Amino acid sequence: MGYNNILYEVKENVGLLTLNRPKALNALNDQTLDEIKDVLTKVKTEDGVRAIILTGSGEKAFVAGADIHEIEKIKLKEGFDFSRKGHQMNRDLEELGKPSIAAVNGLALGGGLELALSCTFRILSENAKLGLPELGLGVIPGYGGTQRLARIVGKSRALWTMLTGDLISAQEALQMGLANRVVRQEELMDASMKVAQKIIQKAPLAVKMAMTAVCHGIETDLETGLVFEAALANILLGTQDKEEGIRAFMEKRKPNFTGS
Ligand code: CO8
Repeated sequence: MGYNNILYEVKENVGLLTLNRPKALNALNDQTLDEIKDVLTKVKTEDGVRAIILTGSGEKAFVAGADIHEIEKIKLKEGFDFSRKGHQMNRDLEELGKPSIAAVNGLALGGGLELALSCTFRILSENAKLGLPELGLGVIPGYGGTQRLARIVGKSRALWTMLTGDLISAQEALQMGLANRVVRQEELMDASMKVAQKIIQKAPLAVKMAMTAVCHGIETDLETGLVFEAALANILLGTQDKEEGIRAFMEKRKPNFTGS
């Protein structure tokens, strides 16, 4: 599949996806969603790709939201499927089984913030600004923002962001745990790559199971989550990577994980 709205390359085992509609501040139109889906399928299925970084082209915007020109044309009967397609993209991202980093290089608004919220981590440049301005358009966040923002920063902050439309600065995002790191804009990709490289030194199946335990366990009660954790921990005992990890520790060397 050729891409018109995104750029994609693999560097040092990390997929680099750049939203690339600078004239529309990288807004997510329908075709962009299809292109992202195609990339996510590649990342999920290719063993050589161990993590993904998402960013936006240009210095102004990560993604300024879903494409408002498309929303203008959507009729009542199409809105549900429109929203569900965005949900599916963001679920695909969460269910990659590999870590994803949103390298937020500027504005992340509406669907753009919702995309970033679905990534494992968010690293922001100092000029980044995040927000959910949908209520000012007469709609509400429809790509998961009402659910994920509240889960990350709490109900009160999420409602504040939606109801006031106030933009969150990079420093505020850091303070409220919405951003994992804030760096200078020129350092954004290097800093994101460093984090990705650090993660991919770990055992791939252990990374996958840790993400699964946290992301699904947090949606249930503690005891069920703990039983789930025990089951996943137990599965890892049968992997070659567990043998290798323990052996490498004993032999005082770096492990050589194969993901098996
Ligand atoms: N969609 C399409 N085009 C956009 C978008 C967008 N979200 N944002 C900006 N653009 C375009 C502008 O139309 C403009 O194009 P043109 O030059 O052809 O007029 C170009 O990008 C540059 O934008 P501006 O001239 O407006 O640049 P400014 O620097 O003046 O302003 C802003 C930047 C503040 C980011 C401004 O562009 C803005 O407010 N954009 C819209 C932000 C927004 O509201 N995002 C949320 C969209 S809704 C959403 O994401 C989820 C909806 C879910 C609905 C579910 C229904 C079922």
